[in-house]
Amino acid sequence: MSSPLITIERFLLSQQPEYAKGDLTTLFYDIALAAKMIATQTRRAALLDVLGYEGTTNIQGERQRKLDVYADDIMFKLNDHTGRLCAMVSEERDDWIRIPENYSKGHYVMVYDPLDGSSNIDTNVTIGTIFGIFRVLDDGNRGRLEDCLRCGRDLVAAGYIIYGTSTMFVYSAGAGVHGFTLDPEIGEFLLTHENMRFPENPAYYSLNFGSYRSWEPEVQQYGDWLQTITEPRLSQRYIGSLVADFHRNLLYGGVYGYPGEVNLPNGKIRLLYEAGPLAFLAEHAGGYGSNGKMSLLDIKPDGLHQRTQVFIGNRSLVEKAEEFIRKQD
Ligand code: AFP
Repeated sequence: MSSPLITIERFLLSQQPEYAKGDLTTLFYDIALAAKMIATQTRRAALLDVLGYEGTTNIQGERQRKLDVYADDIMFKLNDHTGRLCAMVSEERDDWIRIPENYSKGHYVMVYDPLDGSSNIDTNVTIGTIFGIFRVLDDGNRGRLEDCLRCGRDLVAAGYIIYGTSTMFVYSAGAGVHGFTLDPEIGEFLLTHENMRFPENPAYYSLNFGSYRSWEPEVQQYGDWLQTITEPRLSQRYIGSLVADFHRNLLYGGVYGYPGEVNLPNGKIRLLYEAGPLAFLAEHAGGYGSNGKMSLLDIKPDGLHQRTQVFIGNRSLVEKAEEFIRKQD
């Protein structure tokens, strides 16, 4: 018998606990709609003249691509007026985002990187959107900085959208990690990957060995170890697009790492809206995310755009990174 066709709407309604069947469920619908719009634009990028740079820079000092700005705008416009959120944080905006006074405010805070891996856009390589959702600390206010500056342990849900050969929506609200593939003909996300778990035996490591000489000696030793272990022997795969590297490792087993470098001591990955949400997903899929010393989920950010060293994927491989790094202390 063939398996049933389950849309993301149907799945969310049947899976979410009663308390979350209102705003959190509908928030996922809004993100799924944003995903469809960004996917449409991504597919037609070269035709619509949205490749290339916008002429502006973001808080990281990175030049913003036209698709970065488009994706950020879509995430914002689909979520500012719904009454489900009381604040947002975007990689593309310096400050946290207030919900305009003329709209009612909700119980949730959404942090997001609208388009990760965007330096890959012009070369047709897979990119992604990452999001995390917190519950507001105090329902009585309209959202404050402290509602945004939270450690990953506080997340109630997280997910990503991957724009690859197909578009997928992967999320967890604490009960398993589930993946849906967009059927572009009917415009629906259909359940294709229920209860995703890192396979016990990993297959890949994903670190940019081009930066090897800039790593700390203990990270170099970890890199050497990854290249030489035989049980199991691992292959290297590095796309340079965090969502894509994480997704492959979730499906086949592996570790993604972005270590600190001589001129970039905390590496490149942002804690609040990249590392935290992916570490949440990793733990709910039987994996682990660490900065080399502690769980990424236990680090409270001091700033919205704080960077952190990252090792994330199969627990055994991430704990090995911690072992090498602790030896130096
Ligand atoms: P961009 O959004 O600037 O492409 O950066 C993507 C990213 O933050 C992450 O997705 C990659 O894993 C990492 O940078 C790649 O950086 P390197 O090119 O330095 O390895």
